[in-house]
Amino acid sequence: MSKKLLYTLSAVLMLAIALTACGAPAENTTSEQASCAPNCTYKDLTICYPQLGAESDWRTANTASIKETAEQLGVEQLIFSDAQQKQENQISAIRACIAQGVDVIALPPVVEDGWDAVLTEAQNAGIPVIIVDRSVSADASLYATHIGSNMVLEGERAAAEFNKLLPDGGVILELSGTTGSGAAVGRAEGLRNKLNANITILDSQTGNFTRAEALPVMQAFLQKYKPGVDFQGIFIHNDDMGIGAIEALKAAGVNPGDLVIVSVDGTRGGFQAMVDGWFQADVECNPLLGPQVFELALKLMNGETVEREILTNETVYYPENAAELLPERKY
Ligand code: GYE
Repeated sequence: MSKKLLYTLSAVLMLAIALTACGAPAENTTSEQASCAPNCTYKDLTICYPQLGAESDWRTANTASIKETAEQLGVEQLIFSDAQQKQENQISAIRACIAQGVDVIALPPVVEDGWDAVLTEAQNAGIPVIIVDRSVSADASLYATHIGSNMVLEGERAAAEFNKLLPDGGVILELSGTTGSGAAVGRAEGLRNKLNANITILDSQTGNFTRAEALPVMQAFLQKYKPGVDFQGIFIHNDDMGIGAIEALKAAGVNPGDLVIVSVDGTRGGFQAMVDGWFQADVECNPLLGPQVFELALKLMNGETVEREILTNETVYYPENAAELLPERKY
């Protein structure tokens, strides 16, 4: 009998037992152990990665990290898909992986809300879920662990830069990430937590984390507000949108270097924008999560306990040494 069939059968059995015992589905079903546990290796691991999209350089680097790590470790199968920033696509990809009986699901959720049903389905099938990168609002009992950046801290770090660069106060705009995403919600919250009282946020609009969508948003801002007069700075939730905004500023004859622009990610594009004098600071967000995701997946497959929340160590980069660091940037 195949390993996957065994899991599926045992999951069905567990559910049947739970139903008979309590008369209702078990609320907190623990993960089924693979038949190779506790000695499973990467060669036994079938993992599902329903990637949320390909919206940014950060995302491209994250995808590459997952694919390269799977290859290097020789995992049995990586089921990768691209949901094009649509939650319903991620949900169908997860359902297909559940039906296939994968060992582990690693999910980078496009938005925070709306995962309860499908996470419950994975749990009932005995498949542990690792939430990767952005967070979910679902109850923590519905997934095994979350690994990613502290998005609130990133927003707080950006606020500290504005406080330094606008010591006498001022007005800023915010170009925010995907509405309802853990990354945008956290960064917006962090900014507001720590911004000095004499710095106000005039307007906040989403550019959906893409360069293409940020450009018209910046153009619309420029129709309404005069740079240097109505606002002195812009907080931009990722480097791709930052580059789109710079294009719009330049096209309107505005020198981006006359404004205080703080971005997030620390991609090569962000470093180049610092070298060029457009960004005054870039808050790091690390996409190279592959090695840690696979290590966690194997532990879960072997029935080991893992930490519930694993935060990435990050910093802030500045124009002063951007040129020196740029060649070493991995994404
Ligand atoms: O900052 C942005 C990407 O969720 C941390 O998503 C990620 C964000 C990242 O599109 O570039």
